[in-house]
Amino acid sequence: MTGGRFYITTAIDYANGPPHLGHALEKIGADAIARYRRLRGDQVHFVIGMDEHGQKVAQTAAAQGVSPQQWTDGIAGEFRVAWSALGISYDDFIRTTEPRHREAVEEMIRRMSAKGDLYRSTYAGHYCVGCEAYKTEDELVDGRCPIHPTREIQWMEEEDWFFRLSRYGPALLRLLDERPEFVQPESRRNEVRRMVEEIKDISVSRSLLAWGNPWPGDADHTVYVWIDALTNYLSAIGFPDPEYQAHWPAALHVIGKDIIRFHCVYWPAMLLSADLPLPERVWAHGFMTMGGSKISKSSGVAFDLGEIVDRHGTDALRYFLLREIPWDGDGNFSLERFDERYTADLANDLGNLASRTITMVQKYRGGRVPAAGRSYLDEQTDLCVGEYLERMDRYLLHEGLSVVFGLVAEANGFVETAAPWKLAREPGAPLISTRHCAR
Ligand code: ME8
Repeated sequence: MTGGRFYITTAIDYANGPPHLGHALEKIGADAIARYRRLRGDQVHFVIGMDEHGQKVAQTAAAQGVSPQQWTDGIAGEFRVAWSALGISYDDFIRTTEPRHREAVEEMIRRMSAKGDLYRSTYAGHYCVGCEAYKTEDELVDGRCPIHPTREIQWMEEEDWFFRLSRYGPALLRLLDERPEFVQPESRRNEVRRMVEEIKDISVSRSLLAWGNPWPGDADHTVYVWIDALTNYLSAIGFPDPEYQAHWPAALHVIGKDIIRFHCVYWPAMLLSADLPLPERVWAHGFMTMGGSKISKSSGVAFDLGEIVDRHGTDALRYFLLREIPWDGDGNFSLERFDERYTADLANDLGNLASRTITMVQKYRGGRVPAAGRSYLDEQTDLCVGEYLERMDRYLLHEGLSVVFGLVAEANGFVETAAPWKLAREPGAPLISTRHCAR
């Protein structure tokens, strides 16, 4: 469970606009896991990055009157500034416009082609530029994508390269049966199973879109942006150079629930086709909402990330998001709630504990921490640490933090009951606390 290699990735964000709080939640959660695994003794390799090809990015750059490359260079810079302001401890930042990435994509296509899994056919159907994905009639609500209701759905008809995805249906069903922990949290497994049961071949090239990695051996096509993007998990660790084996297979891909099909169906099928081992786990977190709507670039439900960081500082924002938004479900963000938790949890509970402890050490012990025997509080601490490890090993980050703050409450209660200021006058009095580690 500990002391091994731990390659952890997040989704690479579309370079069609600046980072928002939803992106921040994902990066902060993955960062908390990366930091936790490092403390557990693992050799962690933590990769994040940018998804820079595709129609959505090309359209945004055109609307801004700059080349896609100029545009993505600027946006990638903005994301990096945001991640450093949020203390994201990543080891590498991959961009899909880098030469190292292009090489990996070409090798994936070559391998899939050598398997006989790529063929030419005609695609005719709906396309959501927001998802960068083809949509069936029944995935649309009133002719619109439910995830990107402000975008028009496009009708597309083109001669493309197709991936024989359906060939991998049986292997994917076996994967779900034999390694159910592949899809986490558990509540998402049935959704993936249904997707696999309805599996069909997919178009994996675009003939009318120039902004993409060129299709190896067919200059008229570019690689479909999802095939391109998913390969980042390999290109970032040096694939196809054998050095990638130092990290692969990934221990954990952290992604949002909207892109589970790509990570739990397309990606394992691509890897099987390329004769590569599968990642150990995919964790699909939920959405952060504001006033009931998903925070996103296109919905307009967003605000300046820098301003939110400045409100109470980096650590406070990290604490708030990890505590407030369940890592295995959806959660709402509001400034009022942020202020409330900042005051109640951080300033009052944690802040008071720290300040009264330091004050007492100064006042009663001349500023030196005295040697102490084992107290009731040590027992509670052991209990909480056990619970904390159990929650964190299952990636239940919000529960892990709740256990920690249970201990903070316990410690405050202990100080009140034990009343050290009295003990300072009557050294023999017994220490009793009736509080319990909160769950
Ligand atoms: O999907 N709450 O990029 P993206 C929580 N480029 N998570 C959110 C969110 C919200 N309100 N909004 C977005 C892409 N996310 C692709 C990924 S990976 C090979 C390619 C999450 O910029 C979203 O679920 O639309 C995804 O995991 C990540 O942010 C990037 O979203």
